[in-house]
Amino acid sequence: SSCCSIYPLQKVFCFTFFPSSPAPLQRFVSDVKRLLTSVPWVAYEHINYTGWFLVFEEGEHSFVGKEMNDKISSLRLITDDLHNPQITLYEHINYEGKSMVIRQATDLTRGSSNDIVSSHKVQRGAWLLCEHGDGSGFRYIAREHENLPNYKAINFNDKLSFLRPLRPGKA
Ligand SMILES: [Ca+2]
Repeated sequence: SSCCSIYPLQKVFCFTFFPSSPAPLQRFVSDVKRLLTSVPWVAYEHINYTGWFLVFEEGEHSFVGKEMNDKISSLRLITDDLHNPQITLYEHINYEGKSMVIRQATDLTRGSSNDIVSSHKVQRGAWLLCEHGDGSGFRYIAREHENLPNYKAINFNDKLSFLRPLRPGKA
């Protein structure tokens, strides 16, 4: 087995890869490919995981699209346990008001909870939160065990319309 870390560098994919034994280039490439397709990873427009981002999950092998071509500055692997995801959403800040326990992709525009969420607690998994029902607009990734008491901190108060768990890979 090997370990691998990825450093965010301006407009450069930089992999530092430490194989347990000298590996031929072909195996190195296949190890990196397997790593990048066995867990979701997120490509960000700016360094330090900020700006616009794209989520790549298992099966989405086509590299970055035109949208992000030459714009990626940092990469983050999502290594959280993504099985049996669960997030609790709250109507008000500090986990108050009406609460909803969500375990699957949910379009809030179909119910009475659209554009009201102000805080959350992630019990399990990693969640993609979206401003609009079709997944567009502002987006935010909530990580496992993350408690976010006030959406105003990310300028997202009363805007959540769609969310879904990131899908685990098969590895
Ligand atoms: Ca609210």
